[in-house]
Amino acid sequence: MFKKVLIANRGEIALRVIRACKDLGIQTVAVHSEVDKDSMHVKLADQSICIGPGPAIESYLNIPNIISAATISGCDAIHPGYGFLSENTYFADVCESCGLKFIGPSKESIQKMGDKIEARKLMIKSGINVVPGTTEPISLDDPELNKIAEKIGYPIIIKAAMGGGGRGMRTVPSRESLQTAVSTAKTEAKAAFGDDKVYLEKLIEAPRHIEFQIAADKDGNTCYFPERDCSIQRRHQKLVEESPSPFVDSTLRKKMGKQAVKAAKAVKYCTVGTIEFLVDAKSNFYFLEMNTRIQVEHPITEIVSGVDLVKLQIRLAAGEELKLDSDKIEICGHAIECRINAEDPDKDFMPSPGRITGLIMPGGPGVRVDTHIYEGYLIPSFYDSLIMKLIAYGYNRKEAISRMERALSEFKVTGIKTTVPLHQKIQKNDYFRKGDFQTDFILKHIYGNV
Ligand code: MV4
Repeated sequence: MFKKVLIANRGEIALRVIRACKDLGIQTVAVHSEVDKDSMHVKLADQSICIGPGPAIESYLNIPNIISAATISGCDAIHPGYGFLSENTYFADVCESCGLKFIGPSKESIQKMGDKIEARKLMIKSGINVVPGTTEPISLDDPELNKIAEKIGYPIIIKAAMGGGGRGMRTVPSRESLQTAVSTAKTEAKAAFGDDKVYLEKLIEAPRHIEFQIAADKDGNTCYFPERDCSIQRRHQKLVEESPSPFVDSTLRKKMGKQAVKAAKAVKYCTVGTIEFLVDAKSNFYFLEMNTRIQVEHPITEIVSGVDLVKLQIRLAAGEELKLDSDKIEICGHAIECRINAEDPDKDFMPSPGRITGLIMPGGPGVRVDTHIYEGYLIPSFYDSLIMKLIAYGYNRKEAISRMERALSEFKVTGIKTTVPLHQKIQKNDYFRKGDFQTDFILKHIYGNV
């Protein structure tokens, strides 16, 4: 096992990783930017090192400074958390060549799943359902372009090969707008990802977004966990996640879980990761993409499965064998996560950084709070606006929702604006309560309804 781990991240996930290290008896080194010197992750780690100014590009994305910090402090591994350098193949490579274990997948796995066209090809080859569409980048000069699109069938969605998470997408209702849409999509992809490769997929209307946590060891032993339903999103930012999905029965779960394991094996995956699927109204499911990191929403899976995923991730990175069997992981109750952001719902969700002048934390039975905020803490404007993951769980979905409503009403914070009122609307919405929601839920039932 590792002796000392550097956490190349900040906020709640840095705390989550520090706590997993403590549970494993591993020493921790926090890195922080100048504006984060009073952050909770700095306080909780055994040691801390400043790696640069506020802007992430000069600190949390500063590879030479992070590697130097790890080397000077005598670390043997680096945990990247999520975001920042977590899916950066170059960083994973530099870590390994400096003798620091990157707690995550191999650079090859990251690379293969990072290019969505390559990932689609590999998934098809491995017998996994993908959305009908192209397996090569499309070209505007291709005389066959219209025919290709016609064969997939409208409506179509154009996606950037190097995109993901909803960035760089464009829907095309019919053939009249195909040429212009492809041309715009290419320009945008080039600007956003430095690569103008785009591909076509059939548009799945009002799908559910269902994902499977998987875990694998270096020998290829792989298991899947109960699914997470992440359909409730706003502008491709997840707002609420739950496990299990109210839509998925045990037959569908098993079919999808088995494909998720197959997908992981296809890239020789050997850590924790997530396979995302789109599911249509008839329960057809399609591979969407793979997230090669620990995700924000991992706690709901921890609660219903009883497995500490971050500890598992660290153990697998240290070369331990996976001793879990998908069929033996039981779903214990129901868990829901609300992502609470420092944003002003009355100002189109503009970030609302500032000092927290007063704070009352929710708690009690069936409530887990993953947060780095405290009274007096100054939320910097440089980073994302997630301030708390409020997780409620219970014997069943109904109990989890009641507890979420209790926790949301107990939580009081002054000095900043938060998305708590939005979450209260979601929890009391009848469609949400019935489990009747797809990815258009917020547009259809919350904004149409306020
Ligand atoms: C789609 C789709 C419909 N059809 N692909 C958005 C996030 C990115 N990972 C892929 N996304 C979508 N891809 C096809 N072929 C609809 C979405 C989508 C979506 C997916 C999951 C959750 C919320 C969403 C909101 C809008 C669109």
